[in-house]
Amino acid sequence: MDKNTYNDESITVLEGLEHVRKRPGMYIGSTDERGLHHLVWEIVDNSIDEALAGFGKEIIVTINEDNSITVEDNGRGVPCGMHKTGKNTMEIIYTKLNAGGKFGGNGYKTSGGLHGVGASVVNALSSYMDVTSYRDGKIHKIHFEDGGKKVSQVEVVGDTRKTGTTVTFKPDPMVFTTTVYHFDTIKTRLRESAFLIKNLKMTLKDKRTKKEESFVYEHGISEYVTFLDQAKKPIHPVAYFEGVYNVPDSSDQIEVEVALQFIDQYSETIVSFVNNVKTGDGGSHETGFKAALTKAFNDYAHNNKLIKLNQTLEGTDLRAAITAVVSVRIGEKLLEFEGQTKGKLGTPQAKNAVDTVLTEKLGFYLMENKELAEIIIKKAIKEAEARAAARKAREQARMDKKDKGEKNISDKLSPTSEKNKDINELYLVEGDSAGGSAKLGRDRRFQAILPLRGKVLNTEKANAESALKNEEIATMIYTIGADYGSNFDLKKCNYKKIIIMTDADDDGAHIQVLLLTFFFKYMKPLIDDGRVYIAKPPLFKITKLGKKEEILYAYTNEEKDRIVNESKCQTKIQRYKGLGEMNADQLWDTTMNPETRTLIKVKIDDLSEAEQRVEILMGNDSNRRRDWLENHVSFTLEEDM
Ligand code: 28G
Repeated sequence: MDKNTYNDESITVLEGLEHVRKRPGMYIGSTDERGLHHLVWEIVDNSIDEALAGFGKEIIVTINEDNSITVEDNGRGVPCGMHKTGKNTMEIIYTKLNAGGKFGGNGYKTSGGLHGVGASVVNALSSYMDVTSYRDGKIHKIHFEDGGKKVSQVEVVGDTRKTGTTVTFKPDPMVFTTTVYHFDTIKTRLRESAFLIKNLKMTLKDKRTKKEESFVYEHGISEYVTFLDQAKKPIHPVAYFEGVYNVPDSSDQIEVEVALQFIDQYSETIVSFVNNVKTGDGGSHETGFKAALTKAFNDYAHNNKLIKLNQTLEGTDLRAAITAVVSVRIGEKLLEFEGQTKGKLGTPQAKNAVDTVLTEKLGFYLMENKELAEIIIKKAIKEAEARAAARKAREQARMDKKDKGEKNISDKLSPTSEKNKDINELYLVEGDSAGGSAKLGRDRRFQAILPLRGKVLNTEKANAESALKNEEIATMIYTIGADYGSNFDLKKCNYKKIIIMTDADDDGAHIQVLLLTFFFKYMKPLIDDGRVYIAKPPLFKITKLGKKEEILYAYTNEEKDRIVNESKCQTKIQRYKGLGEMNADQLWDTTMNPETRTLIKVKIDDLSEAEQRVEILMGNDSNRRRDWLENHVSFTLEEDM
C-alpha cells in the first residue's frame, strides 16, 4: 500500500472512534446500565464466535475491583502479524470501525464468522484497553488509552505454550452515567450463552466480592428447559428436537433446535433465540413453532380418533401448560429483524424451517409417547370446554343481574372521558371508599378507576377455569381489553399505565402480590412492556402549626423525621392507615397527580427465578410474600410519571 492509502486509513480510523464517542447511542444503544453491560456482550461475543468456529471452549469473565472487565478465551488468539496496510492486524481489529455494526451500519451482527465487530467500539468508549494474544508460542500485547489511542506498538512480552485472547477494558466514566457492573446481569447472560452452546464453559468471577460461578451444559437448551421448570412439576422428561432445513431455491440452510416440556399447571413460557441472541418479541421462528405443535397434535388426535375429523384442537389450548426453548441459526444474508427494539425475527423462511423440522420430529415423538400425547390432547379439550363454560357463565351472570336490576361489576368502572390508549391510565383501587375518593380526585380525561372488592383471587392456586369465572379477574380482562394468555395482544390494550393503588399496610401488600401474580400469569407482556405500576401513597400527613398552617406529606419514616426536625414551628403528625382517610384532593395531590406522584414500575429481572417465586410463595408460604415483592420482582423507582 502506498503512503496515501495509509494516511487515508489512519484518518478514517481516528474519525471512526471519535464518532463513536460523540454518538455512543448509535453504537451501543444507550449510555446507561444497559449500554455499560453492552460493552461486555460485545467482547464476550467475539470469544463466543471463536468458540463457534471450533476454537476454545472456555470463556472467563472477571469483574475487577475497579469495575474494569477482563475477558479471556482459549481460542487461536487474535492474529498479530503485519496487515497489508503496514499496521499490525491486532491494532486494526481494535481501532477500525466495522461497517455492519449492530446500531451503526445497515447489517446485523450475527454470531459466527464476524470476529472483532464491536471490539473497536468498546475501545472507543473505554478509558483504557489492554489486549493480549497468546499465539505462535509468544505473548503479544497492545495497550490503548483514552478512547482508543494507541500508547505503544504491539510488543512481544514473553513466551507461552497456550493460545487465546485476553481483553481488559475500563468503561470511560465520561461516557457512561454509571460504571458499576452487576454480577447478576452478567451471570444471567453468560448462563444463557452456556445453555445455547453445548459444552461451552462460561465462568464469571467478581474480584469485588470474591464470588465465582461457572456454567457448562452438555445438553444445551434441554437443560435450559429444565432450569426454567425447576419450580414446576413437569409431567415428562424434556423432549429435544433438532434438524437442518434447506431453504428452497438457494444453498442457504437454517439450523433448528427445540426443547420442550409440558407441566402440570397453567403457564406458557416460550423463549426463542436467533444465532444465540434472544428474540424477546418472538417472530417467524416462534410462529413456526406454534404452527408445528398445533399441526402435530391435531394429526395425532385425528389419526388416533381422539377427536372427530371436523374438530380441531386450538394452539392456545395445547400450549396452556408448556415450557419451550426455540433456537435457530441463520446465515447473515437471510437475517431480518422487526419491531422498534429489533427483538423480533422477520426472516420468513424461519417459520417454514421450524415448522418443517418440528412437525416431522414431534410427529414421531408423539407416536413413541402415546400416553403423553393423549394427556395433552385431553387437557386441550378440557381447556377449550372450560373457556366456553366460562364465557357462558359470564353471559348468564350478566343476564341474571340485568333481570334483577343489579349493577354489573364492569359498571363499576369509571371510564376516562377521552379515548387515548397512549396516555390513559387504569387505577385498580382497593376498596369501595378509596375508589370513591379516587373517582372524585382523578383527572377524568385520562384516568379510569376500577375499585376492587376485598381480596383478589389467588391465580397461582386457582386453575384457569375458576380464575376466568372470577368476577374481578373477568372484569380486569374485559376492561384492559387485550385478552389473556397466549391470545394477549398488547396492541389492543386500552391503557398505557395500569396502576395498583392499595393501602400501605399488610393487606395492601397482599393485594399487590395477588394482582401482580395475575398479571404475571395471564398478561405477562404488560409487565414486560413496563405498563404495570404500583402507586405510592404517603404514610404521614404533617401539619406545620405556624401562623399559616402548612400541610406536607411524607412517604417514608425518614422523610417524616427530616421534615419534623427541620421544621421551625410545632408539627402535628397524622399516620395514614389507609387511602380512605384521604379526601379526594389529598389523594390527587399525593398519589395521582402525574406532576407530583411517585410510581413504582414493576420489572422482572429473571424469568425463571420470578416464576419460582410466584409459585413457591403464592402456592404455599404466605409469610414470605413481602420478601417476594422486595427481592424478586425488581422494582425500579420512577418519579414524575
Ligand atoms: C478475550 C476477549 C475477546 C478472538 C480471534 C481469533 C481470530 C480472529 C479473534 O481473527 C480476523 C477475520 C476473518 C481471519 C481467526 C485467529 C483466524 C485465525 C483468528 C476475542 C482473520 C480476526 N486465527 N479470537 N479474531 N479474522 N477472541 N475474545 O476477541 O479472517 S477475536
